[in-house]
Amino acid sequence: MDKLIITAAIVGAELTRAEQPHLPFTPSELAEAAYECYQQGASIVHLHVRDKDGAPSQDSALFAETMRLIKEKCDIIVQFSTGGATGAPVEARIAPLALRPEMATLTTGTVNFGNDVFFNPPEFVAAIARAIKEHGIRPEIEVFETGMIQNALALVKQGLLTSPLHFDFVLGVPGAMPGTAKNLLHLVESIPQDATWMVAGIGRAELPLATIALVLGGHVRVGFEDNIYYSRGVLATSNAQLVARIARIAAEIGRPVATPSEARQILGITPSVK
Ligand code: KMH
Ligand code: ZN
Repeated sequence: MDKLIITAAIVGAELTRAEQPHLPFTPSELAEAAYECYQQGASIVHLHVRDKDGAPSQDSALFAETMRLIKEKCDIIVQFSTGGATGAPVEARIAPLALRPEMATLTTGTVNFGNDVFFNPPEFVAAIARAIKEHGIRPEIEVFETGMIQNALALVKQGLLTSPLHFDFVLGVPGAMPGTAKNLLHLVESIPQDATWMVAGIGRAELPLATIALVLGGHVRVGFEDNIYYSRGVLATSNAQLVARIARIAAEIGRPVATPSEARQILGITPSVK
């Protein structure tokens, strides 16, 4: 089994400080949160940014400043969200990719998202995939429903994605695929043999699905974007606390965590020269 890649999804686009008081918002808060997660074993930070009022933003200047501050502190892999908030225009979702982060997400289909719709029609997906390819960024395919795997494979045929693919199964979003062990196994069995995968369990699905991934050889995403609680009814005090727990369980079962350099090797990322 490969060493374990832990991604820290530290802020997302939907959460408020009323729900999670420790949510990082500003570039320096985001960089500090990313660094704390790195210290606890995260090798990728999944990044959204917020404006000065804490509203979700796709402002390239905020992405640039946050990435700069993160890189000043550590060599964690920075992965930009191209999902943004539901309803973000596709041009705005694409624009920050010009900053050439090492990784970016790509959701390959439309899905209900709570009371909203995460809108990803084929022309959006192709446009984002084209920009990711053009900038030499390693994509992570976000799978909220099974059909999104087939859509990703179709993009490989069209030359917009290159194998081996790397998938993130996002399970437990209200309105999308539930966060059950059975669903995770089905998805794992549905991807090509040469693909790598991780799981982002939402809410109470985070810890059980992460634990299953640890023993199956998959990788794990945790953080406030996906889950704000440490245990039932008890808010986590930091993103790093959630990362540390996964690293601890992994150590107990003999699955050491990957450094960012090791994660780059596992994912086939050429080390950044920026
Ligand atoms: N905020 C969600 C609507 C991604 O980062 O690529 C989409 C999302 C996916 O978070
Ligand atoms: Zn996200």
